[in-house]
Amino acid sequence: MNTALKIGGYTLGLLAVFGAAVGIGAAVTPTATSSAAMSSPTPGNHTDMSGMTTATAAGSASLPGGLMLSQDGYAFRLVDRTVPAASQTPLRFQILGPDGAPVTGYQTEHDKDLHLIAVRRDLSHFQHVHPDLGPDGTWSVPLDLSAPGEYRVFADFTPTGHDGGLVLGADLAVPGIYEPVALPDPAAIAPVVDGYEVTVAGDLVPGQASELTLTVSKDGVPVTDLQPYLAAYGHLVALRAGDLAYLHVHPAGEPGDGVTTAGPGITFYATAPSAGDYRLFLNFQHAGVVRTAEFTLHAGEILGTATQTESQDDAETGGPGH
Ligand SMILES: [Cu+2]
Repeated sequence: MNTALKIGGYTLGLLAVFGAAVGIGAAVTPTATSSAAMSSPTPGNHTDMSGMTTATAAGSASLPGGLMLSQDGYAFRLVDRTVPAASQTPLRFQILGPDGAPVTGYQTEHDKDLHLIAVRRDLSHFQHVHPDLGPDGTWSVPLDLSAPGEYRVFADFTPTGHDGGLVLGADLAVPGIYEPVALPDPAAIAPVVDGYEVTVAGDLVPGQASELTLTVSKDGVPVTDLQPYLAAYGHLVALRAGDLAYLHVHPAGEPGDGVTTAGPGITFYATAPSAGDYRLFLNFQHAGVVRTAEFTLHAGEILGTATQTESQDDAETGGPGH
């Protein structure tokens, strides 16, 4: 009970910090907090692990991930925060634990000890890779950073002994001429290279876990022999446009459970923390190749004064304004 009260206080504090940008989140916070409490019944156990408060530990489950560089005493440290533009730029980083030392013990989630997501701030150039861990706790992986710009990198991992996963985010600068691209409009069909196409059924609903079914076809024929990738038939990452909040997404079922089919539909549950635009990235494997489908979804009402007529205005002025 005491823990729940602290969670609430912490959440309100954060809302105050972030201000109006997440004001609409106030309506959904109780839902998010109660579901977090159900999935993680003993968040208070972390109080003695570090100087961080119980509320901070609980916050990892009740707030969108990826917005913070440090959480629950764990910190995401890039060796270099500026790296040169190149198609094979090595990224090196450490996860520092509550004791300040690089973490070397991780729990495997979705077949890997750590998932690294990199995306340019305009939500283009998405990459989902799996770095190698050195004995000193330094992770390394090559990234394709041939397009200059401001990137956001996310480390998605579960330290050994930590109750639940963490998603920490860091900024990475790639100097050069940055030509941001506009967020593509919401669409139910995402084209993929090599004749593949992914269609999206379902809606993102602010504050609720929403069912999304992504259906894969190749040359117009439904694909029914998807291959397991990361212990699922698909891996979905969803990011909020504007601040790149990283959503929690859970696949429905897994290969070999006797229920889940190898396509053409892959079902996920995703919770959008607020109204707004989201960019979704689906990795799926077929014929031995992992491919990515990218698409935009809109959750709820547009923040601010948007109306039906304004979206028409957007269409009229949607091109480059300058
Ligand atoms: Cu991964």
